[in-house]
Amino acid sequence: SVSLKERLAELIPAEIENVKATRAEHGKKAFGPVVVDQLYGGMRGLPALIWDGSVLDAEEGIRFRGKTIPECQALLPKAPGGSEPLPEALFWLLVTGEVPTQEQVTELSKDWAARSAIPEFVEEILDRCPPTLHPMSQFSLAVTALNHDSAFAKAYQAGVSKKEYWGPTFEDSMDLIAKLPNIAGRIYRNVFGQGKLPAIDPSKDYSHNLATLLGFGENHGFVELLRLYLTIHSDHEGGNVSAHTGKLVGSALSDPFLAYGAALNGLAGPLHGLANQEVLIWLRKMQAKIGEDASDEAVKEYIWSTLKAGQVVPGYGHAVLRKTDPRYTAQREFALKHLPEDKLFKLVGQIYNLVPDILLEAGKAKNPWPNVDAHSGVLLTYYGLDQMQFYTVLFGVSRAFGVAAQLIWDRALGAPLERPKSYSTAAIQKIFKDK
Ligand code: FAM
Repeated sequence: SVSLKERLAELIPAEIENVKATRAEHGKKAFGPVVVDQLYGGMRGLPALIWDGSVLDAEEGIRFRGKTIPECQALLPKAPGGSEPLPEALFWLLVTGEVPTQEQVTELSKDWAARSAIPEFVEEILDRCPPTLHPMSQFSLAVTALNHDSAFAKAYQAGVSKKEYWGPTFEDSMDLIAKLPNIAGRIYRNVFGQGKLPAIDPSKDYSHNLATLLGFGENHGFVELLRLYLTIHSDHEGGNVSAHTGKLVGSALSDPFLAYGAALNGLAGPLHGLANQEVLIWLRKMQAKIGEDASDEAVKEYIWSTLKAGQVVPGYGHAVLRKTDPRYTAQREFALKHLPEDKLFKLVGQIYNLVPDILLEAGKAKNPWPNVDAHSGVLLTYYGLDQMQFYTVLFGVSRAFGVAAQLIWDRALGAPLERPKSYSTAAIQKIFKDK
């Protein structure tokens, strides 16, 4: 079928059986020891969630349904004349585990274009936001407000059976993704004053339309960048702040708009998605202080001054990864192909040669290597999207793909309310008093 929903309906019964069988066989087995430090330490490494869409290996980085980023770049359908994968294809892969055909992807592009309009009252909410309100706050406001027309919320009120939850969740998830370009485009135009928002073209792919709404539709390089960008930012297994927030809030049967609004608020934090904005601000401050063609010595000194001021080097380190993020590498390769002589790109490369040794010498960060955010802003800036306060909104458009895919599967598999146990320090002391 060219319909994602029909394909999904075929896959769900077998997966329900698969989970049942896995639980019957392994459900009562212990899954490694938990140490007290994990309770205090942000739950690093704690096995706590199930998500089939993507898995993160500390050394190798992300795989989407078992496929690395280079494999996705090779295998997923592309736009005519394009060489980057279409994020529509990545979404199909995340949801079904299957590489879609060109036809299936085109159908998704059309479906999303048809669902893309946002209610007038949401436009008004955005138009009334002061331009000083951070784009991510505006983004989360608008996504939350889409709950006004939630198919899931409506079905729940009408008494839909648990077995049917996934259907309206699927509809909401598709609507959510489809409406993000109009929301993001409106925020961009309102805040940065780039004229009136054009219309979505139903014959174009999702990234091309988003580029058009931002004012870059004629720029082939930028459109290609968006295709890559939206593909690689979509999902990073289940435990990161935005993915986990979406899942957690969804577990209360809050609809996908409420769940994703919450996820966006997590993505807006500087240790998570806001890091792409922080990297550009940091690079610009560095250039202002030490000039555009600074020596390694001057750059090193600047990096040390950041650490000595008690700040983090944005774009470096990771809670799970222990090597260079393949999302960084994919963007570096894009830059080598499209902007090899760009000064800011060269600075990013220079920093890559210096930061890891400094972080190792400083001795705290468990991972001295760059993550996705160390590179993305430089590419956007090159094409003229140099308003760094907007960068995390683009991350948020992409991350919706992963969160939406999870929400659909959670409702299909009947995932329960999340409710882990918390302890007091006094309780910890008591438990281990004589041990
Ligand atoms: N610069 C300076 N110090 C760093 C650092 C960095 N880039 N990365 C880690 N550290 C410090 C960290 O602050 C902690 O210090 P304290 O012991 O004083 O609290 C120590 O090293 C141990 O931290 P860790 O175990 O290596 O890292 P965590 O798992 O706690 O945190 C990050 C992971 C990502 C929050 C952290 O590496 C960081 O703050 N990086 C900079 C911000 C950033 O780039 N975030 C984006 C992450 C990303 F890929 C994404 O979500 N989009």
